Amino acid sequence: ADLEQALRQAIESGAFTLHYQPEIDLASGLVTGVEALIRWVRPQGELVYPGHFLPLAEETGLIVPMTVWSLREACRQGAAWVREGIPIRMAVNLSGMLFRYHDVQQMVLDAITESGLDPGFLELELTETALIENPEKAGRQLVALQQMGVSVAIDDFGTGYASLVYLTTLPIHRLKIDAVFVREIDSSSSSQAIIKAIIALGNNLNIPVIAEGIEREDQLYWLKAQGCHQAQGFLFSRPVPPDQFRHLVRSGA
Ligand code: G
Ligand code: G
Ligand code: MN
Ligand code: NA
Repeated sequence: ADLEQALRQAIESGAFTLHYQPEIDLASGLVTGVEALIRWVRPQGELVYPGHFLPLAEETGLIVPMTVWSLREACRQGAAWVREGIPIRMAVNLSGMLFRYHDVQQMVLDAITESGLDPGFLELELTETALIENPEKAGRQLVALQQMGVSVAIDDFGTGYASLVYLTTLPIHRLKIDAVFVREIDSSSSSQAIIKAIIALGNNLNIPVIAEGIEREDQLYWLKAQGCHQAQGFLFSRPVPPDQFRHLVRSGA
């Protein structure tokens, strides 16, 4: 209850910030996308990570105003970067439960309209679970969003329980291989097999595959050899504040 009250106040006073982690295209070596990750800024400036407040936000419905804020802020920042000559895709994480009761389509449309971001630069990250829980509702909204130019990535791919049918019925533009598989590349032949299968699936369906949670050169080397298209992880950069991200892209890191 204390945490809930504090979170409620944080939402009212806008005590959040987004950090940004680059997504690298492995053919060109360029940063072609960025994932926005929310942090709660406590009064002393200390940052609280989403693992500590997202579950509560979802239980209490505070996830709705929080998502309105993160969509707006990410679109505002994305539009600013496009104007500054950094034309990269902005990925925003969405909780699956939003699709249960809420008009995600309208939330996204509002953020785009207000910011002036070209919808082609916006990507929504959803988990497989989000799609299983509300297949019709989520499907309808995702199709409408695609028609506006917004793209959709499946986050944590390989860890949910979804059938793969949605990959052919829904507009899916990217598969993000979950970090658990990447972490085990050197120790688990089944993780290797799963990653290879996801890359083959992406190739056959014409959906680019991005590996997340890459921390070491040997993991990157192996993923490149398998033909993985894109990469993300601490090896390239941790999620960083916007000024640092701008600097990182400009300096070609
Ligand atoms: O860095 P990390 O601790 O940032 O993120 C942990 C989790 O929080 C990830 O699963 C990520 O998808 C989720 N997350 C980060 N930012 C947001 C956000 O703005 N909205 C939602 N719904 N989830 C987020
Ligand atoms: O669920 P989602 O994929 O959105 O979560 C992304 C989370 O992974 C964030 O908490 C982010 O900070 C974290 N992350 C990003 N890159 C790495 C990495 O290389 N290693 C680890 N351990 N975590 C990472
Ligand atoms: Mn994500
Ligand atoms: Na993920």
